[in-house]
Amino acid sequence: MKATYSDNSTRTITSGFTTSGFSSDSPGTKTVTVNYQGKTAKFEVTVKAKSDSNTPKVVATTVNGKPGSLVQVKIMLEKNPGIASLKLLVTLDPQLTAESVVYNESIGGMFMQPQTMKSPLILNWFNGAADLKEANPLFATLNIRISGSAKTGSTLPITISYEQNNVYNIREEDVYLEVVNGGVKVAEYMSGDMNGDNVVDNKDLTRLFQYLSSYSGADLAVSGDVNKDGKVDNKDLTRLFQYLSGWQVQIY
Ligand SMILES: [Ca+2]
Ligand SMILES: [Ca+2]
Repeated sequence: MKATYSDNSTRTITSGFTTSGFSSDSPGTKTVTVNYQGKTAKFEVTVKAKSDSNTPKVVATTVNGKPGSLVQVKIMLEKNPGIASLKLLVTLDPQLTAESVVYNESIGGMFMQPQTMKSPLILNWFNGAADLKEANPLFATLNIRISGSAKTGSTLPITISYEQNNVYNIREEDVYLEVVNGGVKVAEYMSGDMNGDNVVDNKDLTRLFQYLSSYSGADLAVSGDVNKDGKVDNKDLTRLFQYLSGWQVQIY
């Protein structure tokens, strides 16, 4: 600790002071008060939760896309212990432009569309009556356009932040969420884009289903092996269907 005296001299003190207010029992912002010879000073520290598979998380997915294409990045809530409010700021790489935000309205409550699609996007949700405890972890889907001049091989980051006072449960107790940031990997091809129209959607499911059923003319624009097990079969259909339904699965 550095003490400044009335004559403006300073001295480093290593003992003789007391501290209070710090506890690492629970995550959050803690104000630490230091007492030394009748003088007090305060500072804030952030205690982070120990991370494991049961830690509540807000996750932005990482997806592949070609320069100029439209990709879907999902914002997921994992191990949600019950929240009644969630306000997120989503910052996009300058090479990414949001075109729309689609909330998962099945979770109920009030959603606010961002007034502007400029980064950072503000995603704001609350429910004044009950905690959200959904089995489906999907919170929102962001439709994002990759710049035509984006370099293949690069990863364009999508980062999430929030203010702790805006994430709480129905008892107005703050709920800590670990943030897992996402991004867009710029690739020569777009995983899952079976019909080659630069979007991954149910049409690609239709195309893959037709291909697997040997319909004539049902060619695949990219590899149908979305689960990367070396074969193109109904398992890939299952994987693509799960992916399009907001499950936390990867397609290749
Ligand atoms: Ca497609
Ligand atoms: Ca496969």
